[in-house]
Amino acid sequence: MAESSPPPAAAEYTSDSIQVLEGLEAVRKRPGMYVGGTGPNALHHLVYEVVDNSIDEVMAGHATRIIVRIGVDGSCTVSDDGRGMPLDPMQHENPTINGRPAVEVIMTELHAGGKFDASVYKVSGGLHGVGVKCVNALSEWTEVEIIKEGLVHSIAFERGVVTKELHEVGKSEESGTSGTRVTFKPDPEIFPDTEFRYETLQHRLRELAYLNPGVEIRLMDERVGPDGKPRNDTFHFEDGIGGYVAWLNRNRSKVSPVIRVYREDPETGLGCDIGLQYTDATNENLLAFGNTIVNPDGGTHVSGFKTALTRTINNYAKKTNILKGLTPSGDDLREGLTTVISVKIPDPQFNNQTKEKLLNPEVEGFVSRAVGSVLGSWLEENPADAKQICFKAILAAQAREAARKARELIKRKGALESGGLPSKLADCVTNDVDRSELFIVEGDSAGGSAKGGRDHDTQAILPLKGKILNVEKARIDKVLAFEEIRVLIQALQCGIDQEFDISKLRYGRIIIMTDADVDGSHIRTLLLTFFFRKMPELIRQGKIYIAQPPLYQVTRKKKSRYVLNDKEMNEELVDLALAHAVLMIRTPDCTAEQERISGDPLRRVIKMLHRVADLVTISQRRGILVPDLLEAAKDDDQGRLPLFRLSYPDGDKFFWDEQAARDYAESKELRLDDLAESPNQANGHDVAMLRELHENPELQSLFKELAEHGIEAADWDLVQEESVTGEHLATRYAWAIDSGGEEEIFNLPNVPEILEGLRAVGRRNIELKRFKGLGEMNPEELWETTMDPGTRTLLKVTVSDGDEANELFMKLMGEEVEPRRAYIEDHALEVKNIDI
Ligand code: 1YM
Repeated sequence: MAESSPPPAAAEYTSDSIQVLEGLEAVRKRPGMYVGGTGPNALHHLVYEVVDNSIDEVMAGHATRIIVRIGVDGSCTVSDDGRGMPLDPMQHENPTINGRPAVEVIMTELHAGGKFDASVYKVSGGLHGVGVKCVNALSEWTEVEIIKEGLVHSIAFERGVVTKELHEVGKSEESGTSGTRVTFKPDPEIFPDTEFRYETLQHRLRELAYLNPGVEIRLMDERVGPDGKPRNDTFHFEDGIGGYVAWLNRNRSKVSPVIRVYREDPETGLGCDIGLQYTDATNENLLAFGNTIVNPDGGTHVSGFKTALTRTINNYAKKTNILKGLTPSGDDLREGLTTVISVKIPDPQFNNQTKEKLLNPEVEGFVSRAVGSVLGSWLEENPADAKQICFKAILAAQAREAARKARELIKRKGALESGGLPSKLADCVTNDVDRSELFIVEGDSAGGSAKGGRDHDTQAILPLKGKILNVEKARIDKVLAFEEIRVLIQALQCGIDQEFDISKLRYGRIIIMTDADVDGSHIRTLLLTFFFRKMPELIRQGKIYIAQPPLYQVTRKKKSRYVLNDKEMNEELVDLALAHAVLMIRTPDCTAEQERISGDPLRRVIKMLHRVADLVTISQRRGILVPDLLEAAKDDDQGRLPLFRLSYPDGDKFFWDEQAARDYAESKELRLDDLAESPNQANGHDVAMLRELHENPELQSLFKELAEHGIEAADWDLVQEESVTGEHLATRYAWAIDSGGEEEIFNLPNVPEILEGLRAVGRRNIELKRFKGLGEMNPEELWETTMDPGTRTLLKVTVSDGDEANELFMKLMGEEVEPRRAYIEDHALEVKNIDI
């Protein structure tokens, strides 16, 4: 691509030049323009783009099932049972396209035009309408498999470029079917973090299944889950939006049934599907979608809904005189209301690339009329429910009035203190908001260190005493009565809730600095709950940060270094050890030295061992012993790993094709459950896992390379039997450590211990200090490690999915105990640094 020449004038653009300019290279150069960046949101959008293709195929009536699978190698596979992407050679006036298989063009040409232009055929909502081509361009590799008339065809790409032309690979296992399977591995050169989050995918796929009733979407995670088990979900809902509302309210007490508003206008092509239900919660929960794209900023569909709701209920109350002349506000009428609005528009207009707000003016009246007429009749037909809803609104109005009075009180109190600022705030000198930052610190002792260490000019310190109130559980008047919260509001000066005004905010950054222990993280969570509920705009605008005080101090030869977390500490230990240790490998009978590995080759071996150790651990947790598989691979003429396993009383037997396995099982009268590839069957994962390993050439080549270094697959399970032989040479592997001229031998019972042993070597000759809290650091240390803008690391708090965050805060900080208990149980194994 020509980079330096200026772009031609608009009139000179031909379709060819646009094509060259907007080739896949452009996507890699500016991922922001195409998938909205390179962060976690963009990463997960890759999956949604591919899923959208499948949804279109379901909506067109050709497919019923979509499977999304996250592989152990970090890849993602999306498959459907539709017609299969077209394969035929293209007939096209553009010679760069003409004659190439359709699938290749679909996967590579940004503007193939006509039927293949993403925007033309799409009904569902790809974020930027450029679809799978971008996924392909932004993936290290992509493979597309298409089944048509029982034959499997495959084409492969690397970073968007074809590496294996379209070719036939054989018969489909389930003959006679058709479908598409796209597997891609996000490119680490583009995405700093390429790890898919199960919960993020789970949330969006569930949402898609509700928005497209009848579709079955399965999610399978082959990686190891929080409880050591792989996870999977199947989403299939016949009742659409109504079911979604009921599901959102599953942990709340209901005040009304789900009310459903559905309307389609064949003339304009507009459609709306709305579900609403009252609960006894104090907040409002509203989700809005335009063509299945979530609109966090609402838009014309939301305003149409809100106007109609307020008008219709107030008209009803007036007519029946339930409220004796009182008129609750719209906010009062939506307290505790959960609403999902989904509209279909032929020509959607959004405010920006990320489609946060729907703009189509015709939608407002359409939604408003539909809600007005359906809700009006519903209130007439359900007078008892209608009465409940009206009374609830009056209670909300009274609580709002109490809160207003409480706020007035604060304002008056605030005015009594000097300059309206709390006395315990150690403010900074500058008035330049952008340069200034506020550290919220846990306790007076850390506050003292922070005050001593800070840059007075730009850094302000606010020490908070103990734990602040959990605002999730408290009504607003209680929140405002809580001293430490008042102090915080006064220090920030930007107000809360409806009175929030970001232009009054006194600091450019608000940094939460708590200890790296359980209390510290509780205080951090309470503060985040407060910001999320009372000043959400601060989070949206990226003003809230979390300080990262180091967890360790490593001292070696009188020189100290700070280390942030356990992962970094492990890397540090490996570096320290490798400076004076070499890996010694003995002959298979363990009697003599065979070779020594050191320097760069050793670093490479360590890296490989880490990777293999992960794969082996994951497999072993699922009862698959990788060394056994590799042993079995020796029986295959091409050295492939087996694909099926039959466990029977005498042991395991491996197979490379299904028929052979079935025949064998039948001859032995064994049950065939193990062969089922369904995620819902207990042993299905087994086969899925075998498939993953079978199709994972990386593992095999890693083992091959390790074997070249003398590290054998069979030794992964080798248990040292030192007590039997009594000899120190009973193991094949050892670290030989040079301790000042003399050599010391550190024997290793098995291969996995090579890594653990290395860390143990690293731990020698260093002094390791684990910080319990910020108070343990002196002002200089705190400045150097955590506060100095030149050297510190801060984590910015962002909400990638407001709705998911909302759920999570409710679950963890809310009234109901059961959902919290379940969440903590589910995630218990993820917690690593519990300070005991
Ligand atoms: C895992 C991703 O892409 N499925 C898929 C895609 C297409 C079709 C079927 C398809 C569509 C049509 C005709 C049609 C695509 N077709 C196109 C294009 N799953 C996945 N399944 N035949 C097959 O819309 O007329 C792009 S994608 F361009 F041909 F329309």
